[in-house]
Amino acid sequence: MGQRGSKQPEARVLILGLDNAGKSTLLYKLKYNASVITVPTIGFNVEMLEARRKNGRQVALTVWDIGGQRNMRRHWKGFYEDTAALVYVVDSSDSGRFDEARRELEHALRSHAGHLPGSLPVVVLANKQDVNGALSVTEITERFDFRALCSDRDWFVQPCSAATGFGLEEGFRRVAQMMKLPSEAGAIKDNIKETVHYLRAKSIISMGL
Ligand SMILES: Nc1nc2c(ncn2[C@@H]2O[C@H](COP(=O)(O)OP(=O)(O)OP(=O)(O)O)[C@@H](O)[C@H]2O)c(=O)[nH]1
Ligand SMILES: [Mg+2]
Repeated sequence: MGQRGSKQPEARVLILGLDNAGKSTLLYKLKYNASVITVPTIGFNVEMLEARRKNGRQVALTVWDIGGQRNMRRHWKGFYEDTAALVYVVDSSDSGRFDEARRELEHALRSHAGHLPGSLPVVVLANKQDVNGALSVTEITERFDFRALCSDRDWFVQPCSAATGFGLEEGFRRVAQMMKLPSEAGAIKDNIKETVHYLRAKSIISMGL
């Protein structure tokens, strides 16, 4: 690592989940502490966030929030490379879509084409806890059967609300603590360039960055 040895560690985090789960809302709540009115994401949003690891060191997270609409999901795999942790966002108030949400997570974790590494930690954000009737972490954990789904991975389910901000920082602190940092600092920035290049080539960037 030479000169880069003392640099703040960097890592790439991927946020996935069905459309309407609240991914973009929570990303902007974390970044700007603001309640942003979102539109469904066509393509992706990317922001830098900081989080603290157990040893007290700050880590710079490059956080990719990918659109979750059905026609966006086939592009998820284009973002898997060099990801240090997966954040999977679930709308806890929409139990009618839990089966679909579980299926898509399973597909991301298990699909043969460009699957996520078996050691990749998964933090599930059980979002929209502010909504009346939202299911608890215990109920969601049972319904999704994360024990079977995530098998040997490190996984954790964090209740949160992107509307109020409750649980978001805890969730990302957990992400920073569970991830294994890439050995090469600086690799992440190079990776942003490569991913943007890939997406341009596939013509799925239709919104300004
Ligand atoms: N009550 C409540 N509403 C939320 C919360 N998080 C998000 N929402 C609302 O849910 C809707 C969808 O939020 P988005 O952040 O756009 O969802 P998304 O996961 O980014 O959706 P795609 O970009 O289509 O994948 C918006 O109307 C948000 O205001 C929450 O914690 N509580
Ligand atoms: Mg979005």
